[in-house]
Amino acid sequence: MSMSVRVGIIGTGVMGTDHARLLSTTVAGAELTAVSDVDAQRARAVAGTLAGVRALPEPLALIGDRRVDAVLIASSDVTHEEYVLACLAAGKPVLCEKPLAPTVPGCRRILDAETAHGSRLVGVGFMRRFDPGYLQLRDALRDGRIGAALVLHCVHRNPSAPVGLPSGAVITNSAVHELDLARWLLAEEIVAVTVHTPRRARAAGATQDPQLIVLQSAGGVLVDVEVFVNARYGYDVRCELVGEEGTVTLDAPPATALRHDAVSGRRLPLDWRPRFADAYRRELQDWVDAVRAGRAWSGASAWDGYAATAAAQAGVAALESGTSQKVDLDPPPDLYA
Ligand code: ISE
Repeated sequence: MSMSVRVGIIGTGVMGTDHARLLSTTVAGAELTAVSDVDAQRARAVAGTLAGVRALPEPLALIGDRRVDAVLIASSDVTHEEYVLACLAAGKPVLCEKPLAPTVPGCRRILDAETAHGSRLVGVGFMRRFDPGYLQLRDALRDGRIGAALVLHCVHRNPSAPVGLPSGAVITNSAVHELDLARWLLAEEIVAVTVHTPRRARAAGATQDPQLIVLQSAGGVLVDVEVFVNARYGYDVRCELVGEEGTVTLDAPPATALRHDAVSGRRLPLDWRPRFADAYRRELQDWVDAVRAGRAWSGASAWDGYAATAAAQAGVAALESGTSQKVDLDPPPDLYA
């Protein structure tokens, strides 16, 4: 595809609006031509700020629109399966915000449809795979500088979460990033999940928050994830990969150091968007470049989306049962081998 990729976005909430801005102003080779949202007024408001962008009333009409070559799905999680399947039926490349689908059967239906289509059209928006810090962490493991991986320590803290957030959503909505990262960094499947529950933070109300999630990889690496979505002080995502010969640590990006009132410190972001702004830009550029070249992108595939949802559902079962849960994946079809 030598011309620009004409993109349609379904969902003009926080993420959809951010992606619309990036595709319209920053991503080379992309042209945003349409948006759609169940809240038609919200779609019109976003379209009204961007030249040449139409607000289409029906998401399925956007997928079939002749001026849409590729689709970005940023609508509510429960709609992802229907819209991804519609993109596959239309033969259009699709980038779906995580999760691919909230349930394992839903992910399997997408895998079956993409396998039947015969080529990779589906990408899943695990944007940390494009973050320069996580890429350096993976390079340090791959080039042997720290030796074989033994343990991965992760911290994932949000300043606040919606009141009444289901305890399982702490895993499926937030810690799911670490579930995907563990597979991607280690190049191994997760085979078991355990969830430990410290006392709840008062700010968490009835939500079990924080949670300490322990993953076991197929090769015996242990990954501990402290996920705390009512941490109050800021958005703070860090990790340390411990190998046989050394460690590599990912901290918040080097921000300006603040010194005042005898205190020296860094200002933290208040949510994931500024923290991963570069990752989102690189993610969208990689996707558009791949669509233009008619090839699969380098980000998470539908198989990765299935594996992340399977691990997240095992985590919810572990949280609810208080016992370790195995993660049993189907063998990957040739399309994902
Ligand atoms: C949010 O939905 C995201 O996907 C962010 O990347 C994550 O850090 C945050 O915890 C989630 O709530």
